[in-house]
Amino acid sequence: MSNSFRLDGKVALVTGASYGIGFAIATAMAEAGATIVFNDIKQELVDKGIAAYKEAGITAHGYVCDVTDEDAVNALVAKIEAEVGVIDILVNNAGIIKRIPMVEMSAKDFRQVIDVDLNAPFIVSKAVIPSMIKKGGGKIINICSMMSELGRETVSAYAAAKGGLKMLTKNIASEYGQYNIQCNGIGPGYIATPQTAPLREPQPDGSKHPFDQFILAKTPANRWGEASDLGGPAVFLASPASDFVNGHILYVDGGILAYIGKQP
Ligand code: NAP
Ligand code: GCO
Repeated sequence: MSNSFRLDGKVALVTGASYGIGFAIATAMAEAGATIVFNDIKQELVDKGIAAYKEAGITAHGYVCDVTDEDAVNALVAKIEAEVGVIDILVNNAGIIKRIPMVEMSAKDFRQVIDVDLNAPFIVSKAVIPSMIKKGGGKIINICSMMSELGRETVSAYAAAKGGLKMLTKNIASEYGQYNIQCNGIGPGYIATPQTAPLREPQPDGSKHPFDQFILAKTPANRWGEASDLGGPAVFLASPASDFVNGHILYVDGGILAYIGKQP
């Protein structure tokens, strides 16, 4: 059974993985035997990422690519196939958030979030699926969110994108399951990364940020998640152990979605 969770001989592309959740997922996949490929928008971040992977004992392949640029993504996939190998595992991790009250949000800002968080997973998945079919199968993991299920103030674009990403996940599973491609999602809860740093900044008087206190009261685990909490679930969904799991969103949230919240 333990071999079912191994990724030896597999090539994994994790988008936006110089740091944060993507870096943690890629590191876990490397420890399970996968060859790691990642991209970021800036060469400086790719270089920093390569150094960070090296420090973790991982020889990662890093490329500059904006995942919203379809031509650039197609060129990236061709370059990876030529230089590393066919992509067996795709993790659509790259993402942004803009926290703005909806009526104050410009259509441009709304479109930018949809572009990165929803259109890009479509573009990258579309680019890798043909070779997965030729190879006899593959794994696609879309990084969804609590906001694939719930809304909250100021995150309208992000919630719309992540809700759409949940359904894109189910649709890829439906359309390509016949080719032995499994497409699933991971829905992280509130994870301590640069993306959520503004929600955790201590107050001037040294007290916890109100949102920090709010999330702790809503989380049965009574803590923020760490990016490393996502490694095991990602390895499971990338491995043969999940070959009959398709179209599923695995929430890794410490129990938030199950819990009404601690009485104030
Ligand atoms: P993060 O720290 O902000 O990292 C996001 C990564 O995506 C960065 O490396 C960023 O590169 C890259 N990226 C952004 N736009 C890109 C583009 N157009 N092309 C290529 N790379 C791009 O975020 P995170 O917290 O690790 O989150 C990773 C994923 O998990 C996101 O999809 C996020 O929505 C999701 N998520 C996060 C949480 C959480 O609580 N942190 C919870 C649920 C879901 P640059 O630095 O160059 O912009
Ligand atoms: C926010 C947070 C969340 C997390 C994550 C929760 O502003 O509410 O950024 O959106 O990033 O998506 O699952």
